[in-house]
Amino acid sequence: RDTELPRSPPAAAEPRHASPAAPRRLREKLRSRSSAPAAHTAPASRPQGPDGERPAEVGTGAPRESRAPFHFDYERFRQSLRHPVRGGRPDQDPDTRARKMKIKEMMKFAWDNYKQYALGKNELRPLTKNGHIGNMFGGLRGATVVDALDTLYIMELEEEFQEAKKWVEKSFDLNVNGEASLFEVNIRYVGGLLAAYYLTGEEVFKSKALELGEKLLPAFNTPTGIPRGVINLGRQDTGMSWSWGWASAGSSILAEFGTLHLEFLHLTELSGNPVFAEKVLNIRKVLKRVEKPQGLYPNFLSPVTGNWVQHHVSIGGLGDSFYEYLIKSWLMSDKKDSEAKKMYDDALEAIEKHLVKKSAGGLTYIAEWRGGILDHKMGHLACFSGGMIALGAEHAGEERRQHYMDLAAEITNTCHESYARSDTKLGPEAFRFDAGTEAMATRLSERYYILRPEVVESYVYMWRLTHDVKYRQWGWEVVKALEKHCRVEAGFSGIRDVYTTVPTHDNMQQSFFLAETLKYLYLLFCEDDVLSLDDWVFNTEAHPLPVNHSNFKAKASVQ
Ligand code: DMJ
Repeated sequence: RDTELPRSPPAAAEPRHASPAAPRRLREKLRSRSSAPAAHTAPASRPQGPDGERPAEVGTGAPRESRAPFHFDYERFRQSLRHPVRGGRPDQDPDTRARKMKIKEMMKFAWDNYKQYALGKNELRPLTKNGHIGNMFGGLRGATVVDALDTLYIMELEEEFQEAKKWVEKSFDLNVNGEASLFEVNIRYVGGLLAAYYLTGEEVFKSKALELGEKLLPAFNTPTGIPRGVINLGRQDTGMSWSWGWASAGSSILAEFGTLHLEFLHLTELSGNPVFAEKVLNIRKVLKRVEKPQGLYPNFLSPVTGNWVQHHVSIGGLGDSFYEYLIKSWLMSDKKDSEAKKMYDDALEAIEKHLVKKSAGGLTYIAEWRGGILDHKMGHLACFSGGMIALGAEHAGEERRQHYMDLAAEITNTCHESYARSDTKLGPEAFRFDAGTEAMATRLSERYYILRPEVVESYVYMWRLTHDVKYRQWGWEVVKALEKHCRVEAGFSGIRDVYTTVPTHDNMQQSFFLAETLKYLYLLFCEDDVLSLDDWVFNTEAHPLPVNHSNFKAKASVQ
């Protein structure tokens, strides 16, 4: 889910992988199966088009001109939605509406400043009023534009949405040559473009998503088909990819290769090309085959042997969104992908057995596991899990349902405590439960807050599934804290120490602040039919992707 560990240049010590024979055989095998529907099809996936066209051969080496046309029926998709995407209920009470409008104003402020000082760069530096490019996106630009598109649309910031769309049309260049994180490009760019397409039907978003998706395919050219973490977007000929320099022994990261499934199924859905779905179904096959210590999934796997490289297990960074994508794969398939559900249920059972603990003060937390030894620490990233467990609980058997809802509420409460116990009312990057400490950072290096969304994300799911008003209150506390400590003259900035109210800004407005934090805050104060959980699953960057409703007759009114 997150790769924000110290990043050493990916290239140096890593053997470079350039399409050896084994992946070629794998590709051939997958291609030979490509005329049959995949076992777990993407939403409403059709191996043949309405007029009997064959799926286009996107990304499989066929020259573009020779590919058969494929038509995705957007109107039919829109009719399958059960709720208008931006909601259809009469407006709410004035206080809730005012809060929602306040969050909309924050989004406009974040966008306007990005546009003024950094349009086309990846993020805004709000103190120095310039742009940041960074090295995660391999030469791609405009991460904030693509990440912000769906939030602008949902908030009905029409003019700003048009500005963002225009930038994508005119300036978003995919012909770049640089080393990119497969995971980050997928969740932010591919996810952001897919969501923008599904929400608006604008072809430009679809074509950019598909073009970018193709550029990611060479990362899968490994002996097992488990992709490496870093890919050179400009080297399609040789398919150059590398493992992160910091990842043990050339391994791939669970949260990275485990966080492709939702987007890749949609790439197949929109292109008619099975290759994307095949890549991620193969990942699942490898994961099913490998032995899991105590039923747990360690974070590092060799893309060469398909075996674990070391036994570090975490529901926070390095592991997190792998679990999220299991339950969401099931939900996105309209609850048909029972393999994903079983994998999720089994993983959660093992996590609960080995990692979930209660502090002396009665706070439930999820520890990390290093070969059987527990590290009593929870990262901010792990705080998405309250929401995930609640989402999964909805669909557990009756007796497990209440148990998981209680667990989700306890974890969300613990994450709220990590905010409530700080002077700024914002939570640290990691907090601990040892040596008398409870839900607070003990190391200087863990005291920062970079505008992350995970705690608010859990508040949204808990709110939608329980309607307990405390989640809206907690969300409002976050709004006030952001305004007080993170809002600066030209945007929002992360802070270096949540335990001091003397400003220590990090001069970075992360793109996920617009994609996730503000979107989730806004949704917390919306009616439940805005991006309804009946119709959408959120990718790990909060980009909504549609559920496959095969029952088109059950449709309700649409926008
Ligand atoms: C986002 O890019 C995504 O939520 C990812 O899964 C984790 N890291 C950031 C937000 O903290």
